[in-house]
Amino acid sequence: MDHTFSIHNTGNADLTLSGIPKVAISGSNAADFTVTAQPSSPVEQDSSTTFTIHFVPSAADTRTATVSIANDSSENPYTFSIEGTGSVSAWDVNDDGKIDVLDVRLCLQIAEGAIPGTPEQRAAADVDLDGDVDLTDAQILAEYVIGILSAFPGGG
Ligand SMILES: [Ca+2]
Ligand SMILES: [Ca+2]
Repeated sequence: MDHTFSIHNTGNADLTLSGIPKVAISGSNAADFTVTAQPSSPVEQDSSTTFTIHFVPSAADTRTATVSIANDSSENPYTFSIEGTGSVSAWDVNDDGKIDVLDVRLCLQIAEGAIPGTPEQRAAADVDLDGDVDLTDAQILAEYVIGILSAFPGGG
């Protein structure tokens, strides 16, 4: 899932974004968030730039991180919190109330085009919420099932 943010310069001078990278992400679930498009700098007066953050939940709970933007204004760095949620039912591809190797197999079959899958199965199998069922989804699901990823707080 992608979310695009806008930085608008309402000041009376150019705004320079001085960080490397310009937008940095930190916090407990920082690895779930990636800046896929960095803003441009400097931002001229009364003009704006955008940046995009891609979210791939590695577990089905609330995932949080802090966005930090170093700059030459009075508020430096500018920071704000972001969060995203993965849901339990979203990972239960065959809808039997638990998440196990059968869901991994079904996800893989849909990803490889062996079966089309129902719209509900495809929605549940799109683990990283990017709108498509592919091998990345099957890998995330498999890593959860074999215990590499942390357990769902809500139970399976
Ligand atoms: Ca299941
Ligand atoms: Ca996907």
